[in-house]
Parts: sequence; C-alpha cells; structure tokens
Amino acid sequence: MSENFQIESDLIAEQNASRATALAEDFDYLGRKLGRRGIDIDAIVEKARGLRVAIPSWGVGTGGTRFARFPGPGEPRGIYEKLEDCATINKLVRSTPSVSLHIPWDKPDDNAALADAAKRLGLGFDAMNSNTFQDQPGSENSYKFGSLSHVDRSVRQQAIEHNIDCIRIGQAIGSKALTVWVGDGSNFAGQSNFRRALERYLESMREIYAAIPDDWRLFIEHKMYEPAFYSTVISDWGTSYYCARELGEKAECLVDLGHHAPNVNIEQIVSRLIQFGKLGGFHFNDSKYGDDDLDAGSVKPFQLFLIFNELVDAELNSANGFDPSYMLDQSNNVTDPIESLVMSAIEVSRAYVQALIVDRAKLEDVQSASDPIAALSTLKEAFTTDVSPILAAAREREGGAIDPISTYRASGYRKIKDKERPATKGISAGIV
Ligand code: RM4
Ligand code: MN
Ligand code: MN
Repeated sequence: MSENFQIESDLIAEQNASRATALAEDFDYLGRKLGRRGIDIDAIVEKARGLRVAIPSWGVGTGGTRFARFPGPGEPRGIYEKLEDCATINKLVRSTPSVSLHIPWDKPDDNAALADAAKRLGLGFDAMNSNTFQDQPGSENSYKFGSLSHVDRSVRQQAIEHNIDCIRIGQAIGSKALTVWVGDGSNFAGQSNFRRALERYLESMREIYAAIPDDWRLFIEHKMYEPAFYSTVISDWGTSYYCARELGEKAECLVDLGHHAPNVNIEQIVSRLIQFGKLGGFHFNDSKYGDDDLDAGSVKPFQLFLIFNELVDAELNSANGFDPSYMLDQSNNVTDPIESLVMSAIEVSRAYVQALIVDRAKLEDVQSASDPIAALSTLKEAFTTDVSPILAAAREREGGAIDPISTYRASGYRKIKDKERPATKGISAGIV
C-alpha cells in the first residue's frame, strides 16, 4: 500500500506558500476586530486545532438513492483504499484523524493488519457501527421484520451476537464505542405492539450492554422513519433517553441531524440531552426534507451554529461528563466524496468557532433583561463573522492546507486513483 499515491507534505507547503500573505492580512484584520470585542484570536485558533470529527468508512464511497448510484472515478474498492482516502482528508484538514467502521460493510479480514495500516496512515478508529438493517449472505435469520426488537427470539439473538462481534472487532483495533442504529419498526397501523417491541429491544440491548467494556460507550441512535414508515422502535430522543437511562452509565444518546421530525428544534434537544447527562455524540449531515444525508452546513448553517452554541455553552460550563463524539454521516451521491467530506469537516469547525466567539456574558445579560432583539443580535454578531482565517490558520498550524479543496484538486489525486484502482465489478461503496 505504501507505494500508492499520497498527497505529499511538500505540495501542501508549496500551495500554502502562495496563500500565506493573503491569510496573514485577513488574520490580522480579524484579530483586531475580535480584539475590540475582548477576544484573543490565538486562543480561538488553539481551540479550533483541538476539534475532532470522525469520517465514516462508508462515506468515502459514492452513495446513491433508491433509484440509482452513479459511481465516481477512482472509488475505493475496499477498506484499505477507504483508509487511504480518509487519510487524505485528514492530511488536508487535520481535524479528522479517526475512522468509524461499519460492520459488515467494512469488516476487516485481519484486525491487526487493519489497525497497522491505519496507524501507518496516521489514523485511529472511532465508534463501531453495527448493521442489523440488512440481511447478510448466509445468515440464518432475516431482519425483514426487525432485529433487536423482533418477535422471534432467534432473530434477536442473531442481532445481539452481531453487535457483540462488532465490540470484539472494535477492541482489537482500538475503538472505544459502539453505535447502534436499528431499522426496526412497522409500516402498517396495528402491525406491531409499540410497547412490547420496545420491551424486546431493551431486553436485547441489556445483553449488548453487558458486553460493553468499562472504558467504552454505547450510543443509541434514534430515527423517526425509514426504512419503517409508520413507526420506528427508537423513534425520537425521548425514547433514546429512556433506553440510555435504563441501560446504565455507559449508554448515551446519539443525535443524527437528519433523524428528526421536520422543523424540530434540534438545538433544544441537544440542550436537554446535555442537561440530563446523556449526550453521547453526533452524526453530522444536513437536510431539506428528511434523512437526506446532504453535506453538513450546506442547507441550514444557522442550525449547525445554534447546535454548537449549546455545545460550547456546555463546554464552558464543564457540564457533567460532557464529552460528545462527532462524526460526519453523509451520502455523497453527486460529488467527489473527499471534497464533500473536506467541506463538511470545515463547516463543523466553522460552527464551533462561531459559537466560541459568542459574547456569552452579554447574552446572559440580555436574556435576564428579556430583550429578544439584543439576544438574537448577540448570536448573529458571532454567526455573521467570517471566521475563515481562524479555520485556515488552525489547519496550517496543524500541517494542513490553507485552501484544502484547491490543494486537493492541484494534487490530481482522483485522476491518479482512477488509474491505481481499476474498477472491479460490483463495487457497492457508500450508502445505496
Ligand atoms: C442510518 C443511520 C446510521 C447509518 C446508516 C447507514 O440512517 O444514519 O447511522 O449507519 O443510515
Ligand atoms: Mn447516522
Ligand atoms: Mn441516517
């Protein structure tokens, strides 16, 4: 694998050199502007350097819809090539050093070899993702009518064992969490007994929880609909919170931004989960209608900022046990997935930095004075500040690119990978 093409640090340095003067000017200007508000720009850059967001192994493949998939050139043909692409994203943005594996889509043949390969590329492993929403070739039982909540004990057992398998693989490669999302639910009124289905789910999750190592976390990911369209077993954050509480301390709730009822106030849900000590993490993406899996920050950047406003508030108030884990969960259907993931990682950092520069003392004052206009303008002052120079400086100080997309394009990476990775029949990278 080592002889495969990688973007060299020299190219990044050369590309950065041509942008250094402009960045210095913009940084200087922003530094003075923030200085007038009593904010030290370098302290913000340091915080931005510390932000981490994981890349899902399936995200670097081109995704598709129910109708079609349009594969792009040079797609990764297996987990090792996916790791190469993840490493490329990290080289450019430096905030994505870990990969979240999906089992069985990216099940390693050899755990130790995979862990080694990742290490050589400067990567580690984030949460493991189990899959009991599809039947796997050769498996005895079908998930057509559910998995962890299925009426038949033997189907539940198979789903439980699969999750425990994911934990074992994760332990071998250095992961510290398991994310469980189930497609369980119903398509017709009366098809399922809501209460019993949840009882069965919990009973199964108790067995999985018992296999969670002490230094691990178990994330419960809720989703209101799809693939079940009448009801889902873990439909919302309330159900997720109830289950996490029932299971115990290591269980927490994971918020995927596309998994809610339309127009729901997600930032308030985030605040509630923080307050109740159960916010485990995020799957970032954006949407217009449902679980669209569009690029983070591409449709509703203000919402992303408001979510980070809650996260930063918790960070500054050292909320109890607050340590959420971040991942991008997108389906990149019409773009080069590397470019989409680079942009999305930057948008997540942007929302974080914008939230860091909110004048919190002022916000509290105007809240106490019941002054909604002043409250909104306090938030807007931060949201409308162009923090790009901070993001660029943070990347550069970490060895990344000032302009990641241009640098990526200048490297010719995709064209070279197209030659290196002749298409094999039946690649089904990404979400289909
Ligand atoms: C689901 C959910 C899960 C992801 C699958 C592919 O809607 O977001 O996190 O693993 O899609
Ligand atoms: Mn998700
Ligand atoms: Mn989803």
